Amino acid sequence: MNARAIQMWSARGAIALVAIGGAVALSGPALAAPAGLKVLSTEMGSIDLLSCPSTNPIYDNLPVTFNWFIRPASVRPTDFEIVREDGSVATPVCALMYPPNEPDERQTINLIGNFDEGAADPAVKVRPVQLRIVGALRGQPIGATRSRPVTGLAPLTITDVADPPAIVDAWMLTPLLADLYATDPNRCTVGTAFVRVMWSNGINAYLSDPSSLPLEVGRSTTLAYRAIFRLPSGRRQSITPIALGDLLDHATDGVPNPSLDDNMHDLCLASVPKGARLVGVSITKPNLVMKPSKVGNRVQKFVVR
Ligand SMILES: [Ca+2]
Ligand SMILES: [Ca+2]
Ligand SMILES: [Ca+2]
Ligand SMILES: [Ca+2]
Repeated sequence: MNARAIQMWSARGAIALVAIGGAVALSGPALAAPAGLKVLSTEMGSIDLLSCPSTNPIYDNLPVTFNWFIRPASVRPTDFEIVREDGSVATPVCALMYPPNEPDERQTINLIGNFDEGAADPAVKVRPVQLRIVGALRGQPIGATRSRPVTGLAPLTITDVADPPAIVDAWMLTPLLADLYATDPNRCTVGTAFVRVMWSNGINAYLSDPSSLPLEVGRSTTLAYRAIFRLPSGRRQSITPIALGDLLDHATDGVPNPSLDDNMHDLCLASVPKGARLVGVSITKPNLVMKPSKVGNRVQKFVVR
């Protein structure tokens, strides 16, 4: 999938994203992974819910989130192999940097294809269990400018579609990406410091009725987040956001479309003490957000490493 095709995609339906991928064994590519590069999540988002640009079939999706920014022009479906529990291997039909498609959110590649059905008989369900990254992806640490090969990663365990979405990364948008963030059309419009919170999957407001249409999150979700800082004195301070950014970041025919929400929120903080360092993010209540497979979040304390 090239960048032009991604931009042309008028997506439909909900988009999902990831769980925490554990490396299981080192094999495959001979090149070692660059120091510091990590895959943060590989969690099935939906089964038989999405299509690819210019295709009609309905596929499964598997978001893959890195701690680096990935170069969109380097992404090909053939960069990925999904191993099913019967040993068969699927290649995605498309690999999109969408819905997380803004210049300040290039951590996630959304793999779409036939991942949970048997290679011989599509009527037989066979769970996807492992992801191998085998192509010539390129990327760089957030804020860096020179890209490097994203190679040498160990095979990753795929988390099940029935598992809850989880926070998998958190970092300060400013000052690191201040210039880029200033042009983000759905950025925080209040506050003085901004925290990017990455989830393992696309997230909407939690709805107990699975037949309900997706909605964007509301005030109860804002008030349940905490950004946790370590002060120069060593003390910790927990800050509740005054608002969220990166809401309703996609529209269909000019109408905001929550079913296309991506896998992140920006926490808008009124102020952060001088010299304080972000050490964690919490969500203090369950079932505030849900991924496309309609599974709600749990209470979680995410530690920044
Ligand atoms: Ca399927
Ligand atoms: Ca976004
Ligand atoms: Ca944004
Ligand atoms: Ca978002």
